[in-house]
Amino acid sequence: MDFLRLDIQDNGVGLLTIERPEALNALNEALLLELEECLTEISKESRIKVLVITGSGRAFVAGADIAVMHPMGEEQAKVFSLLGQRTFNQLSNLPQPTIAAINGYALGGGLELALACDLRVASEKAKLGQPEIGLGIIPGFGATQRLPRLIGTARAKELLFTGATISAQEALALGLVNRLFAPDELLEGALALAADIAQKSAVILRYLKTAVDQGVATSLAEGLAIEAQYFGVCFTTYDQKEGMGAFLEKRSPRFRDC
Ligand code: DAK
Repeated sequence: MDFLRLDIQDNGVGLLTIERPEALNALNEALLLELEECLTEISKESRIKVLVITGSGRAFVAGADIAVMHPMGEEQAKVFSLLGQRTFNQLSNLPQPTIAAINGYALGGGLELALACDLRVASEKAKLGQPEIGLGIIPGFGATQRLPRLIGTARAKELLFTGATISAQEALALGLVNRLFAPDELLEGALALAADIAQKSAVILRYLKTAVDQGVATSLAEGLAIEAQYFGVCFTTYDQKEGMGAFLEKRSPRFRDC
């Protein structure tokens, strides 16, 4: 892979690093195609129970590649847009829980990449924002939809209308990121959080993620029906019998890798 590095640890944690530091990891077509291919592999990779995504160098991802987009005509922009949307949906729909470890700039498409993850942790020095308004475009990789769902409509509109770059501390206060770490402790912290989650039942994590994601896209009543459905499905699994059995036998559960 030219722009990505995937390390798989023995504890079920995968670390995907975006490596185009000379352009602050800006997303061009080749990088997006590679990411699409890599995510397809990860979705089938049973050794990865939780995925952490980070950037190399001083940026997480500074956005879609402006130099590539600048000369585009309508048709090219549409193709680029569809590629990005497909890739980000694929990330969002991965069966495994995902954590963005935001090590620096997460701007435009970079913040949208983080928004497509389940959780976000950041360096205390990270900078986040959706600066598209200043470039004469609107975000195209999901921010107009995922950002208001995460932090509320008015707060999202403020970020989108102003294009402001905010600090990691402001992002934490907005609920845009879950936790902050000192810069040199970010990766360790993100990997520890991932390792903690990876100890849980992979199959039940998958049901949990699906129930939450399907539920927030619908009404409370329909969401509760989705919860009841997946609650029932849990009782068809080995891990439900093991988890409850372990409690009754006063021992730690030994969940299956699945
Ligand atoms: N694209 C291309 N190159 C970039 C880049 C980007 N987004 N961000 C940084 N670079 C490159 C710089 O050009 C520079 O390259 P050289 O000059 O060294 O060759 C190198 O990375 C280092 O950047 P700087 O020299 O600018 O570094 P500074 O520390 O001075 O500034 C910065 C860091 C992050 C504040 C600055 O680089 C910056 O403002 N970058 C642009 C951030 C930005 O505006 N991002 C949003 C991009 S727009 C859509 C789909 C997607 C999108 C829209 C629509 N459709 C589906 C419709 C997404 C749009 C975006 O993401």
